[in-house]
Amino acid sequence: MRSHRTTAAARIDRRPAVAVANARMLAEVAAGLSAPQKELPPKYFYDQRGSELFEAITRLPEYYPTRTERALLASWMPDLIPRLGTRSLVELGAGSAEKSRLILDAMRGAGQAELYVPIDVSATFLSLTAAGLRRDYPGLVVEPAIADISEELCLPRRMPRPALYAFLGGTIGNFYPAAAIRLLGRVRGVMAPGDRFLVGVDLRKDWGRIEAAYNDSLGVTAEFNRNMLRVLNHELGADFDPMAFTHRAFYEPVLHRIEMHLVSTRDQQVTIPGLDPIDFAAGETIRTEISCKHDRQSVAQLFAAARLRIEAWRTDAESLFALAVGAPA
Ligand code: AVJ
Repeated sequence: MRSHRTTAAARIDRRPAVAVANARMLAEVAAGLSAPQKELPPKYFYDQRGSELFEAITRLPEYYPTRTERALLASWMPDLIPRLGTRSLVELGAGSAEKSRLILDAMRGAGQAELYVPIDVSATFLSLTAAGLRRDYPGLVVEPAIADISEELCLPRRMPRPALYAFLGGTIGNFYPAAAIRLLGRVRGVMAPGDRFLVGVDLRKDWGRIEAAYNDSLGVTAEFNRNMLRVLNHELGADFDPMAFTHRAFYEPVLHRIEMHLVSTRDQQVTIPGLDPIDFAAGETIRTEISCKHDRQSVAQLFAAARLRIEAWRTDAESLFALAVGAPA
């Protein structure tokens, strides 16, 4: 198994790959902005700056999910991982992989930290992360994959089993239920009998607490939200004025989800090369993210639709956040 993919050939090959990615992005943006409720996929928050803004969000006093999940992992993994016998960790949407270290530490403690496959859309974050892990975990093979998990799961041809597929942070909440089930189905499709799926979900609770997490007093989430327009300007040559849009986040109780929107402050027209001009009325919004909140039953339903069952479930004392282990049903 090779641990480095950056051969000269691979580097030359990136140009057409980038062109294809941008064509796909343009198509998605065109579809989203021509819908009655304008909408853009949340994966476009995460360029270098967007990833840094998200890291800043995770340190805000109002944003409880990250620190709650980290505490759950720290207390549970040293017990769970040896019982599962995990030899490979595949992480969907790895980001900075800070929490993955809690799983890798448990694998190392059990003497079986063999392979780590972080999958993310952000190439820069991924290569920084991989370099740090290779330094800190000698003997661990790190095979990062730049991929959009909403479309594909690319895995190394040979993986030491059992493997653990981890989808942390509550990011599954960004997917509409049908898309979440498709994603779980893709994971289920590559699972061997002893493999397990570990997912972090933000739990349904007092709305005020949830809304505060997406409306922080420093305005970091507002900057994170507007960053998507900067990404479109940079990647597609669009001419959004980020300051002509304001941040709005609210809890939608029937569908159990946070919605984040960007609100146009005035009538305006935006140009994206290759598309018809896009009109915004004052007060019109772009939905940039949904973040679905769960309970044990809603997770069991998603799992069942993908032929998984909840094998184990842990929450914190306040029932803010949960970790669920899924096994093939
Ligand atoms: C990274 C998707 C888990 O939904 O809470 C944070 C992203 N958006 N603040 C979430 C986010 C606004 C976050 N996830």
